[in-house]
Amino acid sequence: MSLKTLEWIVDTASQTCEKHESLSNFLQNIESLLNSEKEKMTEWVLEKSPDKPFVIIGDLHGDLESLRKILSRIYENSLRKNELNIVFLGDYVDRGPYQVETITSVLLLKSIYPERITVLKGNHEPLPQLIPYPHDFPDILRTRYGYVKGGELYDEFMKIFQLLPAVLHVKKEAIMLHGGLPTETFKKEVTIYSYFTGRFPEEQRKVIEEILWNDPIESNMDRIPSPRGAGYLFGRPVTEWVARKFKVKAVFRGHEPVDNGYKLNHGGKIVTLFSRLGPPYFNRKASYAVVDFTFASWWRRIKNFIVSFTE
Ligand SMILES: [Mn+2]
Repeated sequence: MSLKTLEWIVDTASQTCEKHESLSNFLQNIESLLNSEKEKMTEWVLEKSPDKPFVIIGDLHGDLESLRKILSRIYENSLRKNELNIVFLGDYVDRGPYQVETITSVLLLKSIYPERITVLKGNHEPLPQLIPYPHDFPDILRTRYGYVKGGELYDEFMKIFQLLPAVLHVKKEAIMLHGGLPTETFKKEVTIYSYFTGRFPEEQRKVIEEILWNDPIESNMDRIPSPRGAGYLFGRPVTEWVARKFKVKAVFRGHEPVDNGYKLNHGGKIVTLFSRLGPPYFNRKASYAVVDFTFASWWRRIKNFIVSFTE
């Protein structure tokens, strides 16, 4: 029995990116896969069983080498035998010379093991009405594949981004999302679905923005305006309410650069993972998590489930 790791995904994805035609064909297949998975979601909320361990990977922002490193530590057998889940917390593109390869690697993995892989939406896989800055992904595509073909590829990526789930709910254990917990529906909603989706268009628009853009703050205020210019900083009362109301132990999120690779907020209930190295952040460490939710009181030992690397 061979113990092959997932590292080959990066090389195959890189080959796919070499020609416009192969990338374009690949993206069309991914689009139809994600379209067929839409029925599993309530709006952008997906649910998964906690019975198999989860590898949770934070922001990559074009850092193909960090992705390669993480994948080189995961055995393909564990996915093939349905013994492991992998969740990506968003922000694959913008910054870094290998952003096309990075998002393509993540999507290639998704296409091979659709049941085992969750590719969450980050604020850099943007809503058309809320483009982050910098957003150099479309320029990278146009420079590399030509103005017209690169523009077509960007349109195709944008279609795919709008099909990605924004929230993964691991029942009675955890929530995974890119930015943070929404405050707009805080204390208003009775189900986890209405809390994370809102009920009418104006509320929905605000909630998805918060999921993708919010950051935690050590405050007893519910929320304060965010320096990012979108979303809010959400305080401890929001986290406490969500944990109690929806019976979850922790929220895993990315979005914020962390020098140490990870950080804990709100008494350990908010876990930030940052999984890339290099400019423009120059964080000392990158981190991801491998969490077994069947482990008794896992949330009390959260640091034991976090893996960090420095190069
Ligand atoms: Mn982000």
